[in-house]
Amino acid sequence: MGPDDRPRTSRPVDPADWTPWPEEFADAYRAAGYWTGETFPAFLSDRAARFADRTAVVDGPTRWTYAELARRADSLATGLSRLGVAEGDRVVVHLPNTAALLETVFALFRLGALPVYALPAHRRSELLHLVDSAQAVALVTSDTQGAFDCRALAVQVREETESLEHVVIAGEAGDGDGLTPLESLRAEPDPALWAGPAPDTVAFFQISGGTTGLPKLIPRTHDDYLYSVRASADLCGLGPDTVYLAALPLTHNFPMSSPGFLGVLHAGGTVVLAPDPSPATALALVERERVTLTAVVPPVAMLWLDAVERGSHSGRDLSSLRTLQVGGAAFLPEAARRVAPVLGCTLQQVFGMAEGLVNYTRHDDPDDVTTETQGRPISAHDEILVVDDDDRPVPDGEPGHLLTRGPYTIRGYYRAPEHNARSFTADGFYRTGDIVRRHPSGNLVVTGRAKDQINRGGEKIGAEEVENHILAHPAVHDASVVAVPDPYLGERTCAYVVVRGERPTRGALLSFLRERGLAAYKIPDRVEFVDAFPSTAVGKVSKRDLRRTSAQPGT
Ligand code: OOB
Repeated sequence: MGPDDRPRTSRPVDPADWTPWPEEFADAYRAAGYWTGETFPAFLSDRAARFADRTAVVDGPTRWTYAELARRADSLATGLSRLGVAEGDRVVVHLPNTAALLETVFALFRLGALPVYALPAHRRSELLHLVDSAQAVALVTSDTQGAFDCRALAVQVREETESLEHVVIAGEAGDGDGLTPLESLRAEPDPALWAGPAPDTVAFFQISGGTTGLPKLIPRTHDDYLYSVRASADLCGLGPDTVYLAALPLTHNFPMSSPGFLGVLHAGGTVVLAPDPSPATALALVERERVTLTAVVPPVAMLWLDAVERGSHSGRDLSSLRTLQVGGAAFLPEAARRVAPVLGCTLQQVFGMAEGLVNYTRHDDPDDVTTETQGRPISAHDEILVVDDDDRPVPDGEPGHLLTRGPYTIRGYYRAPEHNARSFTADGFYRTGDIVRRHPSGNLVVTGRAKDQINRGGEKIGAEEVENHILAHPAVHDASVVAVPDPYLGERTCAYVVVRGERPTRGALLSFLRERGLAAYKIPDRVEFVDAFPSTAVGKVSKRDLRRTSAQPGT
């Protein structure tokens, strides 16, 4: 079907589906100079003009200037439009860290189409959910990811969903199956096709870590997101001399905008793409490209620290590296204190969330503040409350639930009214599910979590999502998934399972989950068969008791 014969259902996302900011807040954010009216397509044109001949992206032997990136995005936009992708359409982007990812998202922005960001580790279960909940018309994926064939996955997803009309493959599309090679879409740019989205409309969707039910779609607007990008880039001191190593998956909020690849492109710097964050790959790129800034999760930081301390990379010149950002999960002070002496650079802790709020330690914070806190918000307009179970503020310095509201924190998930009623207060504060306390410096310290989620080295796992997959096994009567402390990942998952009838082997249960197409990081690290779950006074499963049991040594 071409663009002309399909009914155009595409328009800006209906405000009834995404809870825009109330007008008085939007006015205040504009008056403060945060929401400038800049949009993603304008961002690309502007930076391409200003930094035309500078290197925007390095992907292995591939190096594109800003002008080249824009030209490629414009060319791809034309091809995507001719394929049938139109303004307002949702397109699931499931790509590893490659230059193709950058040209794809900017091509979609050109057309006013909305990327829906999957993680490369996502599989059938997650992609089906993303396509269905966004009603996506297209999926852009790669040919393979290591030994895994993403084409076969894409064909399966297309067969099992209703809205998906196109599958675009970066790399070898193979014969048959009706997959469209990304390369075949290159066409002479046709500016008549360019969209001019309003800055206060939804530009793309991020995905939540998930607590109850399935992960939710997070609607982010041009205005709010680009404010967080520009402010992050300024706060982190980015400029044309910044060389950023993207070691985490680019579609995650941290390497995307904190300040991430968008912050670097905003400032005219260079984004170097790492296919994986291993010390061998990443440290070699730091040396080769004279990287000045990178962002990692705590387990990766510890791997780098160990590798450099052991001397396995002693020949490497890492002297260009000025800042190592660590975030996404708790980074223990003992590890944090090793960063400066071992890597010879400054540590910056980042505590953020795809829903909005991002906290940074600042370069001029004293060492103890940098190593012991998770920073403070970007904006003077980020409102922070630390409250007890009844939403009453706790005394300063005491731990409590973190609630927040501000110029780049969403007011609601996409099409999730019931979930929104639980996740937001009546006056629009987002319940982060994190337990924090205020440090005497004014920075926040994350001390725990109230949401039913496992943070496996920065990868978020909604307990209920995994429990539902386990419950689908015919021999399972009940399942409860909890976090187990782990010295390397911070947390791993343990699934407690009550069976009915014959007990499956652990291996059989895990294979069952894999066959359902669950991302590998969500497959439980441990399975314990039990007769019954401990219960709370009101008869609910006591996850607290399960966590306590699982954390005991020798269990
Ligand atoms: C980042 O975003 P998400 O959406 O994957 O996860 C958010 C959650 C937070 O609510 C918190 O529970 C946890 O991840 N978290 C941290 C943390 N940073 C995130 N917990 C302890 N210490 C930290 N430094 O993870 C994210 C988004 C933007 C920037 C950085 C991280």
